[in-house]
Amino acid sequence: MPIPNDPLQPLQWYIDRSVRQDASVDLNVLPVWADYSGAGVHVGIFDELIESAHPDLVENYDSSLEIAGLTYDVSSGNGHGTAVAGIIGASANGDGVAGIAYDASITSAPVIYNTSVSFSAFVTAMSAADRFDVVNMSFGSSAAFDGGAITQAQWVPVAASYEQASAQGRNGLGTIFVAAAGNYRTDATNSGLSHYQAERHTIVVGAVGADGNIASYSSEGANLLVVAPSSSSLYYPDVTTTDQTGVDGYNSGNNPPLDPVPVDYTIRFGGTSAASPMVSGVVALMLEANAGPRLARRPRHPRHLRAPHRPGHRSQPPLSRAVQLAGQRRHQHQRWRVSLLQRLRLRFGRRTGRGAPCRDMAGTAYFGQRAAARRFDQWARDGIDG
Ligand SMILES: [Ca+2]
Ligand SMILES: [Ca+2]
Repeated sequence: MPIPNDPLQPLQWYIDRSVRQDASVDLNVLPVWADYSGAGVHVGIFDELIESAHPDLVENYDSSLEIAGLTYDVSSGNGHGTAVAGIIGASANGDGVAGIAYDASITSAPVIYNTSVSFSAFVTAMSAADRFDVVNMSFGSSAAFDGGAITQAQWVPVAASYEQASAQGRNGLGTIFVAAAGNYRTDATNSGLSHYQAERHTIVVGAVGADGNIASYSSEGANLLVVAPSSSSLYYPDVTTTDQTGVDGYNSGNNPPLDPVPVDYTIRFGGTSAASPMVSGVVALMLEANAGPRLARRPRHPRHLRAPHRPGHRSQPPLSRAVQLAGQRRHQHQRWRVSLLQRLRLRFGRRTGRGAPCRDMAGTAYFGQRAAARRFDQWARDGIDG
């Protein structure tokens, strides 16, 4: 299929780093786009309400999967959901930007209203999560243990929804949950200390800047699986995506030097909120290429995605092994999938060191995942080559 050439793609360095001199990382999806675009994959975006009529989103927006009981109120957003949506699924229509999975269908599940997560809305959204192939969650808590706002008893039905979607979604292969790690690296919290990010069915995504270094804000935690491109700093967001149309959203048109693109777009999105949909978009491509893999359930992750190969250990690349474990045969599509995730993984591994992610198991144990905690402890003790 033809490679998209939407006019703002030269600003989407996360898709093709060659468009930007100081960028050393991208998602390496250009070779993939020759064959895959996310067609047939349904992505639920748990966020603010998406502006579904946006000219670059309307074509891919699937209102039939909207969730009864949520408030689809156009006045409740400030641009966050619309920006997330564009990274995943903006159309390759010769206008604006192209999403990573530019033929995937996207559906809004509004759980953030006026910048605050509504836990009751989240519970409702989760109860219907199994209708999506991929769910993106670019939100979390700024306080440890969610500031006490979510009790263990309240989480029980949510945990059941995760379990149900992971078992029943995608016709029994499992809905893939992807969540932002958080932007609280310098705060007295940790990504593993939030219910949303500690949930074991979730792929938790940290952020690296265009230079490949860990972003200054990206939260630490044992629960992190991968990192993906975003802004280096919260003060200089530089992810180009869709924006609420007209004066709404991040780009009101009042500051062309700061945001020199049409008002329906912005170059000023960032944080792990932008990194998470990068992975959701990639997952959508993966699922189109091969509908088989089970990607979720954290206890498998460290073994699959451990730090770079060490001399003297198995020569088999861990991602290849992961693919085998997922029950797939090696085939022509494996190479890009492996290289893409390895790129992300290696960044994470290099920057944090393999011992670091094992420090925070108290948080995971707190959420009743003692078995996972034991496995992490074992990996910490014995090495995850096992
Ligand atoms: Ca477009
Ligand atoms: Ca705007």
